[in-house]
Amino acid sequence: MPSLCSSIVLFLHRFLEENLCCRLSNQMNLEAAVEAAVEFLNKAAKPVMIGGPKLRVAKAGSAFVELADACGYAIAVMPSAKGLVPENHPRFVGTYWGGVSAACCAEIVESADAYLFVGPIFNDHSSVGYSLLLKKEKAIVVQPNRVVLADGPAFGCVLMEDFLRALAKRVTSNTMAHDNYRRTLAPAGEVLESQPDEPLKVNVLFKHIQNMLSSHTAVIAETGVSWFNCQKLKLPEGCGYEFQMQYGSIGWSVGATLGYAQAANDKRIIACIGDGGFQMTAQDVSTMLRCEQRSIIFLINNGGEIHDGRYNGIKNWNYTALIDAIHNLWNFIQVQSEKELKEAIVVATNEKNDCLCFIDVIVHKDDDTNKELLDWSSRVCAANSRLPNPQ
Ligand SMILES: Cc1ncc(C[n+]2csc(CCOP(=O)(O)OP(=O)(O)O)c2C)c(N)n1
Ligand SMILES: *[C@@H]1O[C@H](CO)[C@@H](O)[C@H](O)[C@H]1NC(C)=O
Ligand SMILES: [Mg+2]
Repeated sequence: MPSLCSSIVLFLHRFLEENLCCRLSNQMNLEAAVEAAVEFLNKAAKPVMIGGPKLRVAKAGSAFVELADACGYAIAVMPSAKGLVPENHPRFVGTYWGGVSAACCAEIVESADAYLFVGPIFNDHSSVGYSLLLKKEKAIVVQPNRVVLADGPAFGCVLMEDFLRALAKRVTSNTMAHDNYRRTLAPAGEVLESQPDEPLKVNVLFKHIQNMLSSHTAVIAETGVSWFNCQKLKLPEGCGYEFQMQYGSIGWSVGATLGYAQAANDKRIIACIGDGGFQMTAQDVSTMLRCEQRSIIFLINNGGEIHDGRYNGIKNWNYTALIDAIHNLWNFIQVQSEKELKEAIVVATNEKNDCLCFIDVIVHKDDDTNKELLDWSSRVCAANSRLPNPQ
């Protein structure tokens, strides 16, 4: 069977190229890739550049910034790469995820005549149910070991970092896409002050979390309401950010908070965790206490799960009692209003309380939807519930 044979050969070739032979760039391929990319990009009227999650494995973050500085393009980040692209860059336009993007970001990316995707992973989640309005012929895709231009050619054995740095030296600066963005952008909606005793709203909570962020903090976002709200946080320089987009597996964040704090004890973690996700892996809190970690956990307690999904509603725990059972010396605060929330944040960030703080944030059961969550869910659901392709 020649076709099976040739696919095996192709697979092996790709595998070897990705895994073995590519510790150094092949200089000829590198030069050819840069030459082709320069030609492609320099003839575009309003090119843009988007950072993807493979920037991490390729260790190409600073090369990305070097190119971002040199090219003048509008700079966006894929949701799964949040934290890998500096959001304080003067031409940063926000998270690109199709219909649920930051204001004006999708319009700028999708209307560009050339887009440079650096390390993207396009799956059902990051592509919002395969609804991105992108055209292959307008794209350059840079992966850790290869560069693909539009429908071809592809250049193998080219390391992302080398490619980005070489391109930075050759590309012509073009700020057209960002100039358009500035003209189009409407002022962001302000969150109104709550009335005294008004139940706490999720967007009010995140307004206060925003103010806690600095280069000494890292955000960990659980799947659910937190995913969408954390995605809209504006990260100051050096602020860490982690979430699990590939599978969106709930419960991930509790263990991630434990691991991150152990590895990076120069940063205080601000973990935003839904009650459903927390109940899957709550026991990791015990190890956090044993290791004397000092994370701040916001439990977003809406007494259950995201809208329209009552299929797995949950039992509301007595979190005070849970915490008592594990340990009785750490800070546990329950808040139901903006005033109480503000007081809790003062306590949690007080130098004297440099220990684990658990803030049980009671929000209304139905205050769990926002525009992005609704829009994203319906698109991903439509794509994932389609009939299988006929064999
Ligand atoms: C392991 C796993 N099981 C099920 C799901 C489907 N799912 C996505 S969000 C969610 C509800 C999460 O509830 P909660 O943590 O309270 O989130 P929130 O109310 O903050 O949205 C579920 C069950 C999933 N993503 N991962
Ligand atoms: C929750 O547990 C605490 C501590 O054990 C207890 O004092 C409190 O009464 C409990 N709350 C409810 C609503 O049962
Ligand atoms: Mg919940």
